Amino acid sequence: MTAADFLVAKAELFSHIPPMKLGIIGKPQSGKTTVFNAACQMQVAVGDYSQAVHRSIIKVPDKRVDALAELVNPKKLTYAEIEMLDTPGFSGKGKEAAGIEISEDLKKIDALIAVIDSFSQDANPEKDIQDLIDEMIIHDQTVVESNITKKEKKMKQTGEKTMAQEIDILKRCLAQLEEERPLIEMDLNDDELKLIRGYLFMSLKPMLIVLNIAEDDISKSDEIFTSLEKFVSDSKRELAVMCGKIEMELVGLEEDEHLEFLEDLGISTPAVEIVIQKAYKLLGLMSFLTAAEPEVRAWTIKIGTNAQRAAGVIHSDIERGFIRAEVTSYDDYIEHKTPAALKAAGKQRLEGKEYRVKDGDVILFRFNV
Ligand SMILES: Nc1nc2c(ncn2[C@@H]2O[C@H](COP(=O)(O)OP(=O)(O)O)[C@@H](O)[C@H]2O)c(=O)[nH]1
Ligand SMILES: [Mg+2]
Repeated sequence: MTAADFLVAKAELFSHIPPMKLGIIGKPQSGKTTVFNAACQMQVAVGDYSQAVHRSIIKVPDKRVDALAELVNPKKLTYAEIEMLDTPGFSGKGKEAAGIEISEDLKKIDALIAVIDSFSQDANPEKDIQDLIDEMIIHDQTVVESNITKKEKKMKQTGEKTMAQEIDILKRCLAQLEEERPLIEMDLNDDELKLIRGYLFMSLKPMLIVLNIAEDDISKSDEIFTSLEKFVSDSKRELAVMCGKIEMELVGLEEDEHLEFLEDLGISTPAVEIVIQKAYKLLGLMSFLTAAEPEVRAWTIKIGTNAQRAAGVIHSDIERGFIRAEVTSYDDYIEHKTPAALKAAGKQRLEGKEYRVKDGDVILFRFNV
């Protein structure tokens, strides 16, 4: 059976794959909801100090999906998706912040988008970035302290040795936080990370810092970027400059018109694309494609995922019954246009379980259930 046949047979099973979640944070009136609107093509009210949580699913723009659909003429076209959350919950008070309540929704996101006011008269981006980081540190410190106490008590009662390692890591985390440094700057290995994953620490999340600039400063975007680049010296943070207000005003325009307006303003990449590109980079993600008759679709996986695990993103049955992957590169597919021509040109490879999938691979999985 091919994955394509399977998709037709079990179409209803495919809605459970959770999309990557991004959460917007920032101090009040920094333009969080404005940037949310710009990135998600939404029109939620701004400027009202609302504490409401907004959600949206973004379809990841991917020209490869469109181009493959031209060739395959599928019944359905499915882009990868990202969930975006606009949340209040940060006070902007930095170290002075007390008793911060961070919602469960926000704790469960994969990466943070910190929107920083770089547009208002008294904007102080450097301080605001540091304040946000400090606020996360204080929050995590409270969690770490109370859990060390709890775990030590429990270990004494039960004599359970397995907790010792977790307590040890928590103590190292505490030392880091007491030095006012975020957990993401620690060198924790995968096993250690697994042990503390359940705590959903905020300062352990990768972060995209969005400098939300004024309309008049668009021409200075590069300079502004450079001036704050020091915040992204490691790979766990990214920086982007955009004018949320202008981009929000373009919501609702047709794509061509939208891009034309941006170009006139000197903006080469729309907010949504910047956010997605940088989030993929932060999280080490990439896409592979399936292009069979019923559906052309992009799937998101971690860089380095092998073919069998990638099959599991489509469905666990395809992973379990994996036989082989028939792989072509996107460029070859576009050049040769049909599976028969690809085969004739020797551009279709048969790969086994351990093959490391590459960005843009077009894959047909063969499997047995
Ligand atoms: N001039 C300018 N104003 C902005 C920009 N982004 C947001 N604002 C204004 O800042 C105010 C607060 O925006 P909002 O998105 O509601 O902030 P939030 O509280 O962080 O969600 C609104 O009046 C926006 O119009 C921007 O890029 N330029
Ligand atoms: Mg808001």
